[in-house]
Amino acid sequence: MTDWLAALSDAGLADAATALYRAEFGGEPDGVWAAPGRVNLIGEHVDYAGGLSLPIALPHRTAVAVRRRGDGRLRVRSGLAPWDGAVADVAPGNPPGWAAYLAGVVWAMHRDGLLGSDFGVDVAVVSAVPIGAGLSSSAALECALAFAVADLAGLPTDDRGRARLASCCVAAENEIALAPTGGMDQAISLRATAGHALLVDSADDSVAPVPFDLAGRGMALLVIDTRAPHRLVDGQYARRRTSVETAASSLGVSSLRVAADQGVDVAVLDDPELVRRARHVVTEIGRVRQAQILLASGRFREIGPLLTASHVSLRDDFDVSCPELDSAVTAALGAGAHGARMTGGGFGGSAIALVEASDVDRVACEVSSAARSRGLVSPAFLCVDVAGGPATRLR
Ligand code: GAF
Repeated sequence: MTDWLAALSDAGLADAATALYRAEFGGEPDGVWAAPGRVNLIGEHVDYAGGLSLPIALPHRTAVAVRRRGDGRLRVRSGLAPWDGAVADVAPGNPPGWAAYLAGVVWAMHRDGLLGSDFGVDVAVVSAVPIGAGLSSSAALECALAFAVADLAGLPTDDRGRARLASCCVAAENEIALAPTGGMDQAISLRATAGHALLVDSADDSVAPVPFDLAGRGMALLVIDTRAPHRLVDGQYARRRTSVETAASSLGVSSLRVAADQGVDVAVLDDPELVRRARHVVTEIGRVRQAQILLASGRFREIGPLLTASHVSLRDDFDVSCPELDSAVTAALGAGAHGARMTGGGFGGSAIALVEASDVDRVACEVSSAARSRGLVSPAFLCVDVAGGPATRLR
């Protein structure tokens, strides 16, 4: 049987978060806000190289029911370990675990002078974004709370305001949760346009919506959560980032984005591993440009081969795939997907397959049976036919 992960409705999410808030804290929250997880269509492991990515927001979101406090304290609750503390206690590695993503956001907003020193919050979290699936559950958590706090504090929430919030979320992730990630996930979660992919340019922090009306074209994106655990704080992600920075400095450019734009030949690098890492980044940026042009002219099916080429590059040059992701991609392509690739940081997590809407169930079945026949854990699936919207207030 195929295991489908449903997105919750606005009312379902808001009711669940409010119920948890009442049970944990008593009384009523000031409101409920939500932010989406994401899948990246293409442009992987390029955001920290100043590159281009093309993510979409998932309809699956994380909701926070929040009440403002006036004593600079934080209390956070979900199904996971609770945490209580003061904003002044928040520091690298403290709190540990999931609470870092929430406490770190309020800490960063304080540090950036966006909040008065007495600003604190009680927060109850409910999420439809699977955790550890490479679908940006941590960014959804950060962005839902950042948006809630901005709303409660009367901060601007136009695109410029959202970009500022996104940078606080990245600071929380890098400096408190100690995950050295780039900014793509926070950009899409806070700055998405519903029904569109978002071209995220990490060189200047600009974003531009790109048409991605799958349902209107009889297509869908099948998201395959391989259930192979994915972690960005175990050192592998950081090593890739360091390689990319080393390659840029050895080539005498400020970033591999500059190398891509200037057509620098990365094969001149001495170390063959660095050549492969750098080749992935510069070729991936080129694939994003091609995908953007195809989508802008409505040629959606034609991005399929670019998705598959991205997977091959991530697998062979960047070494961030794993048997579960490779099995999902191979099986989806064998079942007739236009293209398929791992999505997100890799080392486990999720893959995507671009398919005809009428093929969704069949492709999912074939991906599941391929996993079974290789002795791998059975995947779960999400089906996306309309890209979701950005962080918003639900109630
Ligand atoms: C993770 C990171 F959080 C992103 O910043 C990005 O680097 C991605 O991996 C790979 O493209 O999601």
